[in-house]
Amino acid sequence: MRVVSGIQPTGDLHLGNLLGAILRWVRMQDEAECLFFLADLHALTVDVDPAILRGNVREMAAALIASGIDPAKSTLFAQSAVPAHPELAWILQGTARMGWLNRMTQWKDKAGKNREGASVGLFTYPVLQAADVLVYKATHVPVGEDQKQHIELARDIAVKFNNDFDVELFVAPEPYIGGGTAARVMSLRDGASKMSKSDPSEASRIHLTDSDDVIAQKLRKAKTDPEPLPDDPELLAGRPEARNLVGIMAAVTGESPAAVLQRFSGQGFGAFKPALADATIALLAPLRERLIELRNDPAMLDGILAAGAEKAVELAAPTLHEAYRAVGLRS
Ligand code: AQP
Repeated sequence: MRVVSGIQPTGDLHLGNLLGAILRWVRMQDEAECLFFLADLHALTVDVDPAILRGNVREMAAALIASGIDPAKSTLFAQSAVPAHPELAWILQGTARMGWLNRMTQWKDKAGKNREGASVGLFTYPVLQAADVLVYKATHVPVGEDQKQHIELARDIAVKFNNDFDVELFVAPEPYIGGGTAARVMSLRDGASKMSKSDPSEASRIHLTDSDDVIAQKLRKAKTDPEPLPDDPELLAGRPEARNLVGIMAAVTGESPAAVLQRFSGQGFGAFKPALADATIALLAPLRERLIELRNDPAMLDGILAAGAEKAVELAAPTLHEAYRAVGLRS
């Protein structure tokens, strides 16, 4: 079992990233060979400030280590330090179909009505994402629900490439979603949209860097409804904000949503929100303290990323070489 996954260094790590993906990465470190990367090439698909991006790569590496990614167990690196990713992505652009990419809901959501003005990279980045995992022959890709469609695309690309060139080179990876964490954490301001780094409202998400007071305040102001909590998760249907907060409580405490509702059935959000704030702070405060310590040692962080990149370059080389050979180049 080989696990590969990445996160864009486009802003501070938030609770959605943590509950949807990172805490599962942490658990998988003891079960599988794991490679985790900062998807800094993906970050170029939207407008970037070079100075901020450079700092963000290190900051996100620190946030991952603070969250429990152990460089002694996992290979941690920046995507841009391993040229095999974009090289393979270019080869796979010949395999991916326009129609496949046109169906990607993230493309539709992120480009919005301004498709003509969107970067080409925003359209093709799922192909780079396919290369990110196929180049290591990843068997499992732990991601949030929002990325499931992209992993399915990577599977389609792997199968078509193998068929087109009559090789058994690529392994079709499995998306790995759920498993006790919240597969889809929604915005605190709108239960219909996902918690996201790019949401202009800071109040919509909880950052790993938020102080205890800010966490409590954001949860206190989170959008809810006036109804008391029911005793059965099924009864949260049609109450997206309530369902989201119950889901967050379950993920941060490790309970099931049903167990959370057993504790709070009949109570309103006036009672639930402070308890949710306490549970969230209990999870995040120690991670935040570690992050603050790690920030003081940039040389150590750079050393970890350099060692990770060296290992990743080695692991990726044979697959890239085989891909070139399959298409008739570099024999
Ligand atoms: N709201 C979420 N709930 C559950 N999982 C989530 N993930 C992101 N948001 C949620 C998962 O976190 C991992 C890293 O995400 P990413 O930064 O690489 O990509 P993203 O999905 O684009 O994240 P954001 O925060 O929404 O950033 P922007 O605003 O830049 O698009 C992935 O496994 C993702 O599924």
